[in-house]
Amino acid sequence: MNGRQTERVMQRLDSFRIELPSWGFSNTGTRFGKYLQPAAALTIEEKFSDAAQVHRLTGACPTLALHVLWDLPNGAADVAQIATLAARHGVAPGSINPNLFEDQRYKFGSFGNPDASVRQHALQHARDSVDIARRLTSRDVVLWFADGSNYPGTANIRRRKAWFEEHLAAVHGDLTGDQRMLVEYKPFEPAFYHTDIADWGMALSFARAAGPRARVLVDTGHHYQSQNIEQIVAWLLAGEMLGGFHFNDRRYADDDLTLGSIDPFQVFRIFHEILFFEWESGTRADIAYMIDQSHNLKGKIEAMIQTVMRAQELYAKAALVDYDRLASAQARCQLVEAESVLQDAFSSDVRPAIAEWRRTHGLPPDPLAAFNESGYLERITADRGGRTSATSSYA
Ligand code: RM4
Ligand code: MN
Ligand code: MN
Repeated sequence: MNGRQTERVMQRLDSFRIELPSWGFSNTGTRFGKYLQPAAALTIEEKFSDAAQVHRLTGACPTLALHVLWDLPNGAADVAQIATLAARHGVAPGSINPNLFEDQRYKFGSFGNPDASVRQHALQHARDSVDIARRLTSRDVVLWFADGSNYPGTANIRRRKAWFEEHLAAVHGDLTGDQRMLVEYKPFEPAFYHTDIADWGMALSFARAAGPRARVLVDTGHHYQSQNIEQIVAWLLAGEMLGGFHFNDRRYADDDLTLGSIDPFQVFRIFHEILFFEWESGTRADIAYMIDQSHNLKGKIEAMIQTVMRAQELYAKAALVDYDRLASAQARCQLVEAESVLQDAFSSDVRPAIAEWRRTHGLPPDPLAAFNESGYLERITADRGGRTSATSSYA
């Protein structure tokens, strides 16, 4: 890489931020059970503390996504404590995630439930979440629904769609200032026949109907095998409807594996579509990059640091695409040349440029090694080991 390319990578990294999920630091599992980790965070204070470690070493994670049920069990009454913790640990509250799937009453859905009183309860929780976000000056409220059905004929799909439209618009009506509502989709699981917001088209349709502050959230694990996610990204960018990402990798379904561990080229292609859009439009895409991963076997903090490093590396590679050459090759239908422009960028070793970026920002050249040497893990293992969680998160 030449000096100009190094400069380009460093500039891009300056503005690349990625949000950590609070639930990624606590004990989670699979539907078969949980293997508990002695260092897992049990309290919201511990989640902030762990997130602060990741931010201290990577310099890229100034915000922490919160799940209302798990992190603010008393709702707005917990806001003051969250604000104190955020200030103490130097990590701000990030996206606010209502929880519309764990309560027993949501067995047959939340916004799509045939029982009006359950829909009302879900709506109130979503509105309370907007209020919490406002009090914490969090911009994004992320809505993910487990709603769906398991068997053909058991749910009125059109009626549920209408209820979703009505309730999403009601939540949207509460947004103030620069707040946004991000609508997440997922093709299956926990429901196995139909999901009420199954794909990006449905999320887009709901977001458009809800109002101007609604956008689509792309969780990379929430697609069918071999789906062209970067095309979805390009379409959403073109329509100014891409709100953010939940990053993770997958081998089979919503596996929540470490970003780029299975298919780093796909992550690169997603970043490329975004940066190519920015180059072509001369604008900056307003995208919330967030991690949605729960590690059951890997150490949680270690896995988060690994994820952030991988995201920075793939973003840096995408920043190296020669857009003038690419645009020209595309216009002339020079297929091999156009393809090579992408492949050259993907094959570049950006690690020295990233190390240089870290050096100039007073960060350790190898955040993972620095974490292992810091003694933090040993300390929290000793402090937290032996305790069990009072509250449980999903799975
Ligand atoms: C879901 C979805 C949501 C996340 C929960 C914990 O599969 O990805 O975004 O909040 O998991
Ligand atoms: Mn997600
Ligand atoms: Mn998911």
